[in-house]
Amino acid sequence: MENSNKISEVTEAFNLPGELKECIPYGNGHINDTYRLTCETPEGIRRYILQRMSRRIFKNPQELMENVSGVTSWLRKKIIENGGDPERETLTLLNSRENLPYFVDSTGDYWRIYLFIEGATCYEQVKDDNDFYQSAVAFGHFQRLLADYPAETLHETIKDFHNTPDRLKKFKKAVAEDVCGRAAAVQDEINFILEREELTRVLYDMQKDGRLPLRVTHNDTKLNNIMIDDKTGKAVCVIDLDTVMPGLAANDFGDSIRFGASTALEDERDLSKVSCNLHLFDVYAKGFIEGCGGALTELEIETLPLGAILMTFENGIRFLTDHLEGDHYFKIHREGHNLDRCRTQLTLVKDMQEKLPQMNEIIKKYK
Ligand code: ADP
Ligand code: GN1
Ligand code: MG
Repeated sequence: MENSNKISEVTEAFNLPGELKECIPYGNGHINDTYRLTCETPEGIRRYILQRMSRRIFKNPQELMENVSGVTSWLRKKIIENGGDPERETLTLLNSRENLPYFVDSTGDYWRIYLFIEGATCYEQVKDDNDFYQSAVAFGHFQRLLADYPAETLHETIKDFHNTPDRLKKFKKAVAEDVCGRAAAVQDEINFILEREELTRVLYDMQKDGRLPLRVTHNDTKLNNIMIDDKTGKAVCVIDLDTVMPGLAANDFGDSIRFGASTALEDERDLSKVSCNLHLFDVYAKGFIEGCGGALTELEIETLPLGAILMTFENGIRFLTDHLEGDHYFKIHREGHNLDRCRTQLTLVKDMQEKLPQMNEIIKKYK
């Protein structure tokens, strides 16, 4: 737990109501340090999400916050126009006493506070088809709401985030340097990746030669980055907006599939439990294409299954790179955690490659 002086320094920098009663670590994100704050006020309990943005990962937190402020204000306006509730349907940032949407503490760390979205849950695994369908509609709709966002004003918060050929290059460097002496023990995984090298270029090349358009995408569309209403089962809010940048629709689709259509958790150790559930693939495809509201081109729709394979492969490459480099990127909670995550992803890639013809058939229904 964070030292309480630091938490006080941060919370005092914001205009929180009433008395701060509790601050506890919260959620299962791999990147930021997240806490839930509880304040007691004369009107009742008010809760907030406090986050320290990762300094190692976000090299320019000010630019990151410009993106998040820009996107949330934009969504807020659209939600109001559509008669929705902006405090539940998008993230709401609190301003600091210096009137900024973040605070820099005395050690240089960047912090932000969001309103806590009450009565909704982030799931680690699909519990029923409808939740997954609703999350698909919401991620598709998110892309649609941002279709006319001025993309040129968005900063690239993480360079080459979904540049898969570049991810492969960094992976090869990590294998060659082998700073932790872990490469020999993971030769099978290394070979699996190298045998599929050409896969990394497929969508990248299609975008470069103009066949696939860049859109304003979320880029981190896993199920625990969406909040599902506890009562209605509808997706209320897309969260984790740190990587909203121009990207490919297939990547947003694919990242949801790799996480949500898997029959096991991302870090499952028993690989016999890991496969891609084609029924869930179908459910998500229907919802996502509907949510995009007819905006996707035919080729974009055709490439959705490839996006699923690619995002899974990319995450496998990233997890193994981090394992080889000494686990400095993704948070780990046990030894070999990134290797376990890599193994589930590679198992899924193999399974998805075998199921590609069926995935293509499913997609055809929604073209
Ligand atoms: P990370 O980048 O580390 O994944 P997230 O922004 O996704 O960080 O937040 C981590 C977790 O915190 C989420 O999965 C969710 O459970 C919870 N969370 C984040 N924002 C909110 C919010 N506004 N209301 C309620 N829970 C939230
Ligand atoms: C990270 O931030 P979080 O936990 O929602 C990562 C994603 C990975 C994912 C793997 C900024 O997502 O790219 O796909 O872990 N986010 C960042 O679970 O790197
Ligand atoms: Mg997250």
